Amino acid sequence: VTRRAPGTAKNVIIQMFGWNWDSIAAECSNFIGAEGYGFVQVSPPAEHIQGSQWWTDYQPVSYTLTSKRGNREQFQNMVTACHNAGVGVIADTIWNHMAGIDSGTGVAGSSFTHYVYPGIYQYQDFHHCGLTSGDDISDYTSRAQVQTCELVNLADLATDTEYVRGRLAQYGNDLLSLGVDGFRLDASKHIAAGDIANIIGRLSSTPYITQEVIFGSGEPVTPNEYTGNGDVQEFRYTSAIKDAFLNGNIAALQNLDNQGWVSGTSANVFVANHDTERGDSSLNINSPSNSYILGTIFSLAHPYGTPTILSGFTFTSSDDGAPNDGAGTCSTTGGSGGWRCEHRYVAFSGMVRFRNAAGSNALANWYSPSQDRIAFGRGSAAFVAINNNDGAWSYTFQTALPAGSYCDAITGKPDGSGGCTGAVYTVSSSGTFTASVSPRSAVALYK
Ligand code: LAG
Ligand code: CA
Repeated sequence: VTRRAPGTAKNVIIQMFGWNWDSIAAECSNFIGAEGYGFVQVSPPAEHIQGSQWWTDYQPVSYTLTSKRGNREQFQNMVTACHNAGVGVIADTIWNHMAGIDSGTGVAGSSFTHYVYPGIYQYQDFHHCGLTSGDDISDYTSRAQVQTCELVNLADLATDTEYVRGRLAQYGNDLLSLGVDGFRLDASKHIAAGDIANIIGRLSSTPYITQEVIFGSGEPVTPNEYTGNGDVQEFRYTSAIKDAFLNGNIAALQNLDNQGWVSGTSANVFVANHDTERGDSSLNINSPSNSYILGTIFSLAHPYGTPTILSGFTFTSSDDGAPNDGAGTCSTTGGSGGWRCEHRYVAFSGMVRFRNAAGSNALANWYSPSQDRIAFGRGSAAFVAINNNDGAWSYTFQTALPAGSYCDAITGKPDGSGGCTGAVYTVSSSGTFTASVSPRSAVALYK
């Protein structure tokens, strides 16, 4: 089955982490659509446990579409508003588990105990792996544990059974009926790839699918097993970006296909997601030397994978919930009120326009005089120079761009009357342009 992928045009996804439905609707209309982003990835929409932490959303208790982020009507309004702005909606979707706590009442009033969700699931609809104490996953070298024991005590759905498969597909189809364009399948590694294939085979349309399968060295469950279902989130990319930008060798990032990762056409990639920015497995906004910004510029410039940008919020404890009850707000080119709004950064939205212009053009005109400086084009449509060095990089770059005057996408955009809001560069009739790329910065041109 061919699942509809974001494709090469307009394919950048923003993970609107913690944003509620009303605020995403407004941001789609006010900014995201006009700037050329392709999709928003929204928090899990199903009813979940109560609590102030952000991660309550990852403990579903029913498939009622009421969560901290809003109700069904607000969800529907968001999908409509985003679609009207030309933006697709990807729902973070939890098929692996229900809640991990012993009992409680969800945010829409549904009562539950650990293995009983009245009217939905009962004891026999869960795996009780019997392989470890407390049935928790402890050994990631055991496929049986990873897929049939419990991830941090979360009640593990028996996704190998007819009833559970049917019920999960029913939830998926409900989201599709509201116009959802794709699913980010949470904890996919903990669901057998064949179980996911079976469930998506029951869907009424062919949404974009991206699966969270965190690569672990020596583990039996691998990202490649899942490519038949759709995209896979390639965490080796996330680690490689961190390594390259912190340790100096960004020139090693030239060829990302054919090194054992999933192919670029199956990869969904990011510099950070909501989990990694709370750990140390990726760069994050506080990483030194502008590395998070440069890593993101790279990910939007390079053709490998379908990129997701995290739009997050500030926190002091890694458990902190979203500010202002999830009502996201931004300033013109950044955050406000605790929201970071990375998607509004001039360099990021500029690189989204760059990527849309680059389309399916292959990497071209690669030039790297040292491990910390790279420059490359995308056919004759775009060209970027990234300087991950503390000194300025002055050079005359050879591009395949047509002669002309170009707005630098890192510092601005076309001003609507023939000029630029940021820096301007002139490409000669032989395709060269001269720039002094500032320390730990970049220059990006597109036509
Ligand atoms: C994911 N992908 O596989 C999400 O990206 C990740 O954010 C989720 O963990 C995880 N899988 C389950 O969906 C998050 C938090 C956990 C949190 C969990 C459930 O990172 O810290 O666990 O969501 O809310 C919390 C407590 C645990 C407890 C568990 C169950 O931190 O100590 O055992 O709840 O009660
Ligand atoms: Ca499982």
